[in-house]
Amino acid sequence: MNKLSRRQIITTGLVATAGVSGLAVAAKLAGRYGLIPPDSRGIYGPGETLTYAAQRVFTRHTLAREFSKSQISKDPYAYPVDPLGEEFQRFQNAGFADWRLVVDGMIARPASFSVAQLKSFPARTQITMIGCEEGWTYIAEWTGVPLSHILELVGTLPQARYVVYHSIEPTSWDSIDMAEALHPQTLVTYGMNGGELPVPFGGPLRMRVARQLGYKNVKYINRLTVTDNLKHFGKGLGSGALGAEDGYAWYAGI
Ligand SMILES: Nc1nc2c(c(=O)[nH]1)N[C@H]1C(S)=C(S)[C@@H](COP(=O)(O)O)O[C@H]1N2
Ligand SMILES: [Mo]
Repeated sequence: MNKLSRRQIITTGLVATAGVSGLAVAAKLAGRYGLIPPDSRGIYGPGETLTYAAQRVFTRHTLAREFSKSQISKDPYAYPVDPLGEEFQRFQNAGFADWRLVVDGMIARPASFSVAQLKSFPARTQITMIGCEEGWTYIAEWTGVPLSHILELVGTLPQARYVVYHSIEPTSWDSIDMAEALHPQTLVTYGMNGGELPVPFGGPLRMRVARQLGYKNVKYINRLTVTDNLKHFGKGLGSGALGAEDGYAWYAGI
């Protein structure tokens, strides 16, 4: 079954299951907690809002499961990406010494961090599972800087609601809400299984959103933008070709 047909079935199923009472619950929860996903209007409909609101209410503070070293997958699968091009090749040839993570948007102190700088910040190492919506998963140990630390350094303004993360692949971008951005397991990663983060897995820098599906975990990130509104990014759906613009849910909690 191709991605589109399966996705349509899932979306239809959710809306059908939500039913009339589900819609009322979703509206009530979403209203009470201010939990409206950016794509709630028309695109996915109330099924999606229900899932997002319910998960946000019940799981805002929960941790993704962490595993022991013996459970690390021996042969993790790197999902192939499109050729990264000459610009990336130049960065790679220079050992990513010139790679930067630019941070802009609704922050007090715009910044640009090298990989070495990020490595000098307090690190978190966690063994978690990553899963693609196509059905496969693996467990690995990731090391990185909690995104919350970066946001603290740059001084997120109080009205900020989302963090958009861009990669060297222009169409591969995504965003998360502040609850996810400040979650202790959300990391800007540069290490995997005790070594550098290999290029096929997103090196030099990858957003690791441990509580959401694989496609939210964008590889080769080079810019973070803090915002209160996702409408002016791409088609205004909150993520690019890997996510909402290809029909996937913006919120992909697992
Ligand atoms: N830049 C970039 N990031 C990406 C992708 C991509 O094509 N380009 N694919 C996504 C998808 S759909 C999944 S499931 C995961 C796969 O992660 P893995 O390669 O570690 O298995 O990466 C995500 N991050
Ligand atoms: Mo995926």
